[in-house]
Amino acid sequence: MIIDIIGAPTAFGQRKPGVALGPDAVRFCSLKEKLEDLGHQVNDLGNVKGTYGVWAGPTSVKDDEGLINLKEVLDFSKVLADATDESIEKGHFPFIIGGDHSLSIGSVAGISKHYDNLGVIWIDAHGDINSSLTSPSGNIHGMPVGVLLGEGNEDLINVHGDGAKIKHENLVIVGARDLDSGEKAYIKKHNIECYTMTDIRQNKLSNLIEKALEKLKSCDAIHLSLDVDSLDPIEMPGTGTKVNGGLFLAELQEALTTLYRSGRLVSADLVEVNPLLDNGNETAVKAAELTEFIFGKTQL
Ligand code: 5AB
Ligand code: MN
Ligand code: MN
Ligand code: MN
Repeated sequence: MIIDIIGAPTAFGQRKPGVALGPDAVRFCSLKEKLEDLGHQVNDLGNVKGTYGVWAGPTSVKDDEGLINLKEVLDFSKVLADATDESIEKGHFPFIIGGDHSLSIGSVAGISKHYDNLGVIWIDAHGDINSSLTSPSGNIHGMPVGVLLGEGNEDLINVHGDGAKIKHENLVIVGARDLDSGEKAYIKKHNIECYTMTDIRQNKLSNLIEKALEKLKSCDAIHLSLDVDSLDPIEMPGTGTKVNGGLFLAELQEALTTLYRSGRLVSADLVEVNPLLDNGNETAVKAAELTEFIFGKTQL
């Protein structure tokens, strides 16, 4: 396939410096060469640039709605949506490297334009399904799933086309172990498919990915959004919102192999790598290696 690497160095969705360095850190781990070795054609499109740079400082100024850095997140989302839209238009596979998870508001908005029923597999310790009404923090990186489902701030919802970008029944959350009370209530109310770490320990991750693919069988394409905090902090120390009891690298590699073999993935985000919180460059190196499994690396 033809892969477009799109760096999305935004940090406006949260308050810790460093996550905007994620795209370059992962890139510097020979990412392009690794993907070419798997037989793909790879275009590195560089980093997307918004109007406001990449970092507003550790602001905690909330607007009336309780959102932090709304105008910056909105601006970045629009620019990124244009980039992913264009990539899909060309028949390429956009691979977006973050940056904090608010970037998925833009990446998915651009991609979803091309499909009637885009499925999304959201691998994360968190649900990211807050809105300004339920968010305990005001950080927009905890809200992209909510926004994509049409909840919360209207301007965010209407980025790159009016209204919700995905349907509740076309979403599967995987790896959850730190859901806020409002998120739990929302997931139950809308009957959203959500595999917690308890489910994963009882059933095996790759089997649950098979189940997710079955659940999404009527979708015309699938987008993967992979937050590195889904992995255990022992595996991925360089990320801003660590939660113990997470995935191990080996089981996620296996699950990504299952996803790749399905042939249904059209796009992916890899987010929340923060080199300033890393142990040396461990997280960036492992993120680049994990990416190989998204694109078909096998152990034999
Ligand atoms: B991440 C929290 N639920 O809304 C919130 O890293 C954490 O993109 C969000 O998954 C974590 O602030 C967002 C407490
Ligand atoms: Mn996330
Ligand atoms: Mn997370
Ligand atoms: Mn995080």
